[in-house]
Amino acid sequence: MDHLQELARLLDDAARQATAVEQIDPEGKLSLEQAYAIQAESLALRGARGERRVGVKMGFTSRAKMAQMGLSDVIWGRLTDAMRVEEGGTVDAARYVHARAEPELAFVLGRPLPGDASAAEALAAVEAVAPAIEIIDSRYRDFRFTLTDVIADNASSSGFVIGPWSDPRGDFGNLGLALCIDGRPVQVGSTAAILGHPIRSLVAAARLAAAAGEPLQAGAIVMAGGATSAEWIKPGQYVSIEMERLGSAGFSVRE
Ligand code: OOG
Ligand code: MG
Repeated sequence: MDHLQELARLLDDAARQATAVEQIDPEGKLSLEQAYAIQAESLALRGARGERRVGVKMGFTSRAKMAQMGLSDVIWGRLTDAMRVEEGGTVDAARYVHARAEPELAFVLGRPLPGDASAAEALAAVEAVAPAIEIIDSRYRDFRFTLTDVIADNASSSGFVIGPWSDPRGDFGNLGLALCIDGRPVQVGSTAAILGHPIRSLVAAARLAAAAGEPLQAGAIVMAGGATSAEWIKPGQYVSIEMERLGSAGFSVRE
């Protein structure tokens, strides 16, 4: 097994056992290509267990997230069916190392999107948009990582919840939103925080996925990235997003 595969297995084991590991690249010696190769290898391990790819997630697409984590490059990760949490469903805190939730916007594509798509082409390929929450769970101790660490760790992605789908032709570029815990807003923001307009995140997703040889297909889900900082989630809580016009989505964390 080569070194990158070993690191992929380390991160995959950490995710499965919900146990934190040390950073794999604290000094940032890996290249971005190597970090994404580790991510792809770890996803291949999930694939070998029967998990199916359903889309991609974008990371660090808002200043709030960049500031919270101290990194400023847009990154992406891969979503599988096993990561999806049913809207209104329940998750088990024991499944995570130290999970956080963040309010996002999700896209589902009605047709494939090439890597060089413009914003107008990306918009035309969107079948629907929805309020969504991403559950991030860095596998690294203390949720601390370098850019290459977090890329290798599938951009901390661990779960996602999607609310009702809406027609994308209504403007979704500046919708007010709140991340709520037990009905109380703990983070407030706007979809405009996502690269100025979330469609830019989709354009970037199309470019990055195509460059990796995995162009976005019809039916793909794209999580646009956190619009605010992420919040820790704890057993017994109900975590939800309320989005202007598009509605809400949420999940409970089992006691
Ligand atoms: C990395 C993932 C960032 C987002 O929406 O910006 C991300 C992390 O914060 O652990 O998912
Ligand atoms: Mg996110």
